[in-house]
Amino acid sequence: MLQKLDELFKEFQNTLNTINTQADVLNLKSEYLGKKGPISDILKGLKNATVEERKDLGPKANQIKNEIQELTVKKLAFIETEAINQKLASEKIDTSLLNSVMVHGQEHGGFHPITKIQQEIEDIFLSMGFGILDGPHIEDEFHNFEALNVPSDHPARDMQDTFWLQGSETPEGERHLLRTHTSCVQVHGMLANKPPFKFIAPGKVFRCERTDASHESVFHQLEGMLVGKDISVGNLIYFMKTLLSEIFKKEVEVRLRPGFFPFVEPGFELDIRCLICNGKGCSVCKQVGWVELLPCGMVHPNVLKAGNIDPNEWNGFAFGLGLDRLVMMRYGIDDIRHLQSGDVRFVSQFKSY
Ligand code: FA5
Repeated sequence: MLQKLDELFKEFQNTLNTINTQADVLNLKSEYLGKKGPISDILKGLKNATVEERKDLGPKANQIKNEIQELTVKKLAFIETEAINQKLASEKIDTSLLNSVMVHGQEHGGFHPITKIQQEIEDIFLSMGFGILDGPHIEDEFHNFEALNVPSDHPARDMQDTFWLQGSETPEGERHLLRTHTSCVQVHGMLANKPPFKFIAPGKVFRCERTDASHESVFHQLEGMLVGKDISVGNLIYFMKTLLSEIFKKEVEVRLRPGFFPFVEPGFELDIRCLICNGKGCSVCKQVGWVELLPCGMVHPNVLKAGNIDPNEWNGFAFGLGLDRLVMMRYGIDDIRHLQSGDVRFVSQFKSY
């Protein structure tokens, strides 16, 4: 019987070593120590044992019972600690990371001032119920020119020097280009929506032109279009002034003058008093004291027709804001070429704005 107890204990230990869940450990313990378990059986048989056998068997059975209990508690604790360690390892947060960045003097990045101003303007328009559209940088002649009332023989095509993509003609002979303005998104917007609607479309545009303090060949515009019923020039002008005061958060001096764009009639140039020189004259405003910023106008009926909209029923206005020049006015930047110079000393100045 004593030998049987030792064998049972060994068997228990071996099985305990192979199991890894607390439930299995508790089951094993009750299997060995339970009322119907092998150790209870042995203890129950004590009444038939001799006095000599009882002398050794009783204490031995109790000792093994205690050892099984102790091993069970230890194994349960081990399983619990393992689980906690595994969790800690998988959810580890490297708190030294931030410190090491600081220690080595590296700082956080920030948004480019054009991105910041674009996001700010998007928020203004979203609060006024406008949608935001995106359009492709590579366009066809239809979207960039024809649908905007600029047929191929129209002299207005020369107003925007175009990067044409060689070998991109369709079988019908239609050429492709890098969009020269965001106005092509007007066409996508009209074809995809039923009036009334209002949206803006910010993005990069490309022109094959010589750069100077206020001209880049890759720059950013923010197009806007509102189509509804009985929209007037008064609505347009009020809207443009409100927009500029929201952007500058102060009264800025603007002037409105007639402007020619084939896709609007009447069309206007909205200039802002140059904030670099306060109107005295500088290289940004070409010594005239005013900067062209926000051309706009009432959408031409031919443009509405190209967008499948009946001009007898609907009308509206459109505008094309020059984002780079807006950033220059806002922060007093005296040369547009700084904006895309990639110079960290320049862009890092805007992190805290
Ligand atoms: C246009 O591109 C028209 N599509 C805008 C428009 C839309 C008019 C809807 C009417 C209705 P323009 O070529 O003037 O217009 O450019 C618009 C603005 O983009 C300018 O006022 C100016 O702020 C900016 N801009 C134009 N050319 C450059 C350039 N080379 N570098 C930086 N900004 C420029």
